[in-house]
Amino acid sequence: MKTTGFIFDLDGVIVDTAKYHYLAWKKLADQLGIEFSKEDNENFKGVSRKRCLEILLEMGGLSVTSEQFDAWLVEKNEDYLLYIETMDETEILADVPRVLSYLKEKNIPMALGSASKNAKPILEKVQLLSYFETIVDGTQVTKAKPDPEVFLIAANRLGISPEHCIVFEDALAGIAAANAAKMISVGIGEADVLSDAHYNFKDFTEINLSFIDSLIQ
Ligand code: B16
Ligand code: MG
Repeated sequence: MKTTGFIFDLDGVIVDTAKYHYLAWKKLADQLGIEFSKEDNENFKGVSRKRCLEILLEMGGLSVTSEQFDAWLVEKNEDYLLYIETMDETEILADVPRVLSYLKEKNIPMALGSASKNAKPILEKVQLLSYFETIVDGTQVTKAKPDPEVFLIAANRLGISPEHCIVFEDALAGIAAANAAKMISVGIGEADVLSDAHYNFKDFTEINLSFIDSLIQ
């Protein structure tokens, strides 16, 4: 019987789409005369598109009509999608396929839990879609991370109880969401930033298969 489920965030865990989000937000920020740096972009990681635009406008002290707000959301996404178009398997982060293939071989159920509304096309582009039993993305959640909703939906669809799910996340809000779901959280990135995670790794090259085995019940 399968008792353990693995849930992966997308941006910052499987691929680095943050660089494309940055370029698209930067273009809009320049257009609006708002200073926007790579450091500012760090605060956008794991945050919904709508909330990102709210933060950007707050940075520029701008308040706009909801029509204008929606138009800028569309514009940013159209620019972002131009970058996504160019993606292929070479953009998968180091050693991610090693871990995904191992879990697949062992028949361990895997889900994607991402804030992105573009998660599915991105997984198709990098040819990883078939690894996941279910994709929970920004089109399907009502409450953004740090709310646990995205991961609880994923666990439910996998048919695995939350305490037997392991979440790989690169964002502080994502680790908080996994912990709130009572799941085991694995932080990918800086350990001092993601100190609330149960386990920390800089990236997947640091993850041994014996560690993966130790998580499987
Ligand atoms: P979209 P994740 C998140 O993906 C990104 O980290 C975040 O920067 C982005 O704003 C969000 O997706 C929404 O993305 O505009 O494509 O709907 O880390 O949750 O996989
Ligand atoms: Mg992320």
